[in-house]
This record gives sequence, C-alpha cells and structure tokens, in this order.
Amino acid sequence: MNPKQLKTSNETTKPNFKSGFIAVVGRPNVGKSTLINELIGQKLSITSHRPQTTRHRIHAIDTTDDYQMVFVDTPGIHMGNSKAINSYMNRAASSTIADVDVILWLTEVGKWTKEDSRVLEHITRVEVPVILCINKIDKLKSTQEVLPFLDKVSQKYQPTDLFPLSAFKKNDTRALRQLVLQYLPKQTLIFDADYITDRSEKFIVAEFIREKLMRHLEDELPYDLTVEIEQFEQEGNLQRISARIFVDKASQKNIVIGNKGSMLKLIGTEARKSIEGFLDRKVFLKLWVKVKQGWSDDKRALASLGYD
Ligand SMILES: Nc1nc2c(ncn2[C@@H]2O[C@H](COP(=O)(O)OP(=O)(O)OP(=O)(O)O)[C@@H](O)[C@H]2O)c(=O)[nH]1
Ligand SMILES: [Mg+2]
Repeated sequence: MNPKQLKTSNETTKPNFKSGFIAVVGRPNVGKSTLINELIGQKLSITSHRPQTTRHRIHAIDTTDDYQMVFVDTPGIHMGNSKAINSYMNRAASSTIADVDVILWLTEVGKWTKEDSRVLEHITRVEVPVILCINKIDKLKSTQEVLPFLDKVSQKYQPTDLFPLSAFKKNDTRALRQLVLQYLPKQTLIFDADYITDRSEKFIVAEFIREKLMRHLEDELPYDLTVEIEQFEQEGNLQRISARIFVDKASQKNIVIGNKGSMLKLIGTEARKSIEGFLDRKVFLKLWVKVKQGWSDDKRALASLGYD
C-alpha cells in the first residue's frame, strides 16, 4: 500500500499544524524499531539482538497538538539470503523509501557493512531530506570516538543532516524529533488523532509472541518460524488468544516446546505479560506449534500467513 493513499481525517487542527511520513530504513540490527518505539514513547515494533527481526512495514503514529508524525518501520535491507521471505522483506523496505516526506537512515557507529552500501544505493535515488543517524553511540567510551566514523560516512554520502545518537537516550530522541519536525509539511492530520498504528491488534499480538521466540530460541531458529493468531475474542475485560507457531522442521518443533514444555511456557508467560500491557486487559494465551515445511520460501504459504 502506498502510505500517502491512507485515509485523511476530518478533525480540525491548529493553523501551523504539521504532519507527514518518516521512513526509518537501514540494514538489519542497527536499531530502527528500538528508535521508533522510543520516538513514539510506546512499544509497538518488536526488537531483538538478532538481525532480521522486523519482517513487515508498520506505521507508528505520534500525535500532539502541534504535529502528527507517522514513522514507517521497515525490515532491514539485507543480502546473502534469497528465500521468498527475504525478497518480501527487502521489497517492503525499498518501496517505502520512494514515498515519504523524510527519511531516517540508521547506521551503527563503527560498523559500516556491504548491506549499508546496499541501502545507500536506494537512498541516492530519492530527493526528500535524508537524516543519516549514527546509532548506538552509548557504546563509545567518549563521544569523540564517533568522529572517524562520521568522516567515513561523509565521504560516501552527504545527507541533509548527520545525527549521531543513542536510541536509548531521551535527550537524543527529543532532539531528533525536533529535527524531523522541521522537514514536515504544514498540513492537517493524516490519521485520526487517536490512531497509534495502521496495524490491527491481532497483528501486534502475533508480533509480540514472535519477539519472545526470537529472543529466547537458538541462533538458527527464528528465521524459520512465524506466528498466526487463530482465536482472538474479547469477553468483558478478558482477551482469549490462541496462536499457532509455524516452524520449518519437526526438530525445530521440539526446540520451541523445550524440555517438558518449559520453553513454550516461558515464551507464553512473557508474551502474555507484554500483550496485557498493550491491550490493557487480562489475557488468556494458548500457544501451539505446527510444522509447515518450506513456508518461508513458498510464496503461497507466505501470502496465507500474511506476507503479502
Ligand atoms: N547499545 C545500544 N543498543 C541499541 C541501541 N538501539 C538499539 N540497540 C539494540 O540493537 C539491537 C537491534 O535493535 P532493533 O531495534 O531490533 O534493530 P532493527 O534495526 O529494527 O533490526 P531489524 O528489524 O532486524 O532490521 C537490539 O538488541 C537493541 O536493544 C542503542 O542506541 N544502543
Ligand atoms: Mg526492526
């Protein structure tokens, strides 16, 4: 979907109100989803220490009396993997770049890779302002240490702004928000003021479960699993959720379930807590594991699992 074709709100706003779409792009694992959650002050997009955590484009919307910022989180642009799911993810990211008001391009201080160069190829084709963010500077002993990396990236590309930051530092995210605001057009709301995302509750819930799987399971597994919500029913202040975890092989099913079901139990408990925080109601969560061989390289299976 073209982000600019989304519904326009009829609510009235101040005369100088600004709004717009801000794409957050970069290679996997640089901190895009972490930064977006911090910018909007709410956890919407899942994060983990593994690359290729985000698989779908997702809008995270921050509305105040003065502006509405629609951040578009994207999968990390990556190389070296050619399954159907990888091309789906790369397409979701690169197509977003074409149609937004501002681009936040994230890199990680001290770590320029071939995948960053791939992102650069996409970025050079656009004409909107590009803020090149150098993330994770909290890892440096002194902020001076950012200078050689700043030099290196400046030789490759001259962005509209170069912005070193740590996604975890409130002062940094506040300053970045002010910078983004300068580039947004004066216009009214794009979404109703109370919207926080374009995605359904069901989608976010499936993602929260996938996040716990990614964080707890062995190295090679997370790429081969996905989550589908089968039941999502509200009874008063209780949400009944049943979700199926699809894995690629029978051996992976055993890993997800763990010894006497211990892993699935841990994942279920952690996921339930974060879902309760998001939905603001009590949750009854049931998880199942099913083998669906080859799903991540099968276009039809991908579409049936929501990768369309
Ligand atoms: N030290 C440090 N770690 C960070 C910072 N921002 C993000 N991280 C960590 O970097 C890892 C990756 O973060 P994500 O937000 O999932 O990265 P991403 O770019 O969305 O990754 P993909 O969705 O895989 O493309 C996580 O372990 C984060 O906690 C930061 O400013 N400093
Ligand atoms: Mg992400």
